Amino acid sequence: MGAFAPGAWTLTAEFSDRLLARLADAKFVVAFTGAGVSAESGVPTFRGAEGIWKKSKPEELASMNAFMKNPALVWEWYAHRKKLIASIQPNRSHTALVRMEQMFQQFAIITQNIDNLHRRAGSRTVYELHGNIERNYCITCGRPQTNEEVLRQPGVPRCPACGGLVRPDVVWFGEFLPEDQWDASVRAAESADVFISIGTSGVVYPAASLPVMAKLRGAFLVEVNPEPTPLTERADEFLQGASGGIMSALVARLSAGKSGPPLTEQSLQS
Ligand code: BV8
Ligand code: ZN
Repeated sequence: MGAFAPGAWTLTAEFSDRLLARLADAKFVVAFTGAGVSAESGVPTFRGAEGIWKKSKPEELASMNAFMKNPALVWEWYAHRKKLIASIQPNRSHTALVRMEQMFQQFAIITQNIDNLHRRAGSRTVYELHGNIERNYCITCGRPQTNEEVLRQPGVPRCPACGGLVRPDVVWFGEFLPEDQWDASVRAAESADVFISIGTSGVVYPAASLPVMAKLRGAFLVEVNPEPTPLTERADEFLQGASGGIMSALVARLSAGKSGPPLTEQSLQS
């Protein structure tokens, strides 16, 4: 459970025998991701200083109250994030999780991220707890709208069918999570053999209750984060560092264990 300098995570990284043994026996592995996983792609995290927009905390902007009070400000923030996310690429954390999906009988990603980077990287089983920034809909008639349609409209986009206000299809504070995504996530957490919480501060609920749910159901709980979080004391293994290097090294180690060709530093970088 050591702290490693960035980049120190290599094939020989110190993954405990317990972790490797649990992964070797695992039928169902679940990854639970937050903003930290997309940080290495250039997406600002929430709690970092760069999360603030025009002096407003994300919690203040990501709410129906804020939208009703000042839809232009809220749209400015989402338009900025849509353009930023469209301009960046998934990183090694995302690709490592795509590889892990091929390694285990059952694998699922539960994400709080709305950036769609897991899917863009090629992951198939992805539960989006807080929505997806690439979708939008009219708050009056529900008509969906693509990012192209909303971003070509100046100012606050309107619904071409009824003239209603259009909002991003994300979950705002005080709003319930999409039932199908939540139910699937609870089922996954309750039946995971290994549950890996990656790049999340674990303060937003009900999402943050999932790692604890998994642990209580007997999963081996792993946390990957440069900083300890409220979850760290419950984790069976705390891998302290940036997720890109750690997840790539873990996949390399697992592939080396399995029949696959031994991986080199090069393939770690790819
Ligand atoms: C609800 C979409 C029912 C929008 C988001 C119980 C207790 C207390 C409060 C509540 C509670 N239940 C409900 C609440 C209220 C609220 C809540 O949890 N508030 C918090 C702030 C206390 N929850 C809700 O409102 C939820 N709805 O409960 O509905 C209800 C209904 C009516 C009335 C009452 C209840 C809805 C929550 C969803 C909100 N929407 N996003 C948008 O994005 O615009 S939440 C948003 O913030 C993200 O999706 C994510 O969930 C969260 C940010 O957290 P993280 O992803 O963890 O990011 P963060 O920046 O915090 O941390 C990054 C981490 O990465 C750090 O630890 C850092 O060290 C690490 N890191 C950095 N670099 C790296 C790294 N890790 C690895 N590698 C690196 N390179
Ligand atoms: Zn409409």
